[in-house]
Amino acid sequence: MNDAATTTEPAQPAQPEKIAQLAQLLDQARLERSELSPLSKTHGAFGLEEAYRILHAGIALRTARGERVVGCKMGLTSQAKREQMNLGSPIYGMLTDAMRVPDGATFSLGRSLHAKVEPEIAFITARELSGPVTRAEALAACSGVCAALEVIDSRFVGFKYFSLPDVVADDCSASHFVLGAAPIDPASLGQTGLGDLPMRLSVDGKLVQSARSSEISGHPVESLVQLCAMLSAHGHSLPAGSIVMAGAATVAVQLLPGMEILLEIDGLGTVSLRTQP
Ligand code: OOG
Ligand code: MG
Repeated sequence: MNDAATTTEPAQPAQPEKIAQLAQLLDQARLERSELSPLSKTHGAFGLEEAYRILHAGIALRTARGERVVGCKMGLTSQAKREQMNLGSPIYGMLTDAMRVPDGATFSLGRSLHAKVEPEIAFITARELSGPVTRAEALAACSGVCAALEVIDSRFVGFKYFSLPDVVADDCSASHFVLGAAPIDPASLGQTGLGDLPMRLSVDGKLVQSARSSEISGHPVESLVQLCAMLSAHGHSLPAGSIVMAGAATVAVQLLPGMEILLEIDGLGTVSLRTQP
């Protein structure tokens, strides 16, 4: 782009109609359980900035139907996930109350397209976090931390998308999440803290994935730091009482009917989910 052009031409068009249209398309696909081709293929490439606006427009459609935002999820915070999805950098999505599933519940795959489960750690904040924060500030603002499972699903055909903006627009594949029953105070975790805890994901009693919590951006609290930086760049803050999923420590595992999923994190406890047979 040449400088003369940038001074005389208006800034890049905001395209509010396109944002609303793509948010509607994704929302409808979610409600109807239908698959879409990646939006960047069918509607032209768009950037991350637009993708986050589509995401927030989609969340506004959900809150207009009575859902309540309860927090955020970070995605692609581990190398394993970035390689699995062939995408390069951490992203965030939003969580609503309708996505929460109780610990140990039976989950029906009937409303999913191609759901997968991920071993995660979740934070619960006690104070608002606004603007960029340090790890210490982020941790000090948390009242609880627990083992968590995320069920991800994609509105895109075959759980494949073309670009990072595609997946961000689709609320970073958010579908459902489960928090361990007894969050603990992060201050009680001692010197090593959350930084190097062994995490084991098993299906039907067999270990399928294991990792240390350091796989999540070097330290899970780094996810919270990155989230606050991204939220503030988009003009948002993280309210007190938010749930924040730090992102998967390992690749995601495909969910099939009749599975018993258990995540154990040394020092943080367990969380489980069954899929309906
Ligand atoms: C994107 C969401 C990734 C995580 O924990 O890394 C995610 C995807 O895999 O479709 O939730
Ligand atoms: Mg996840």
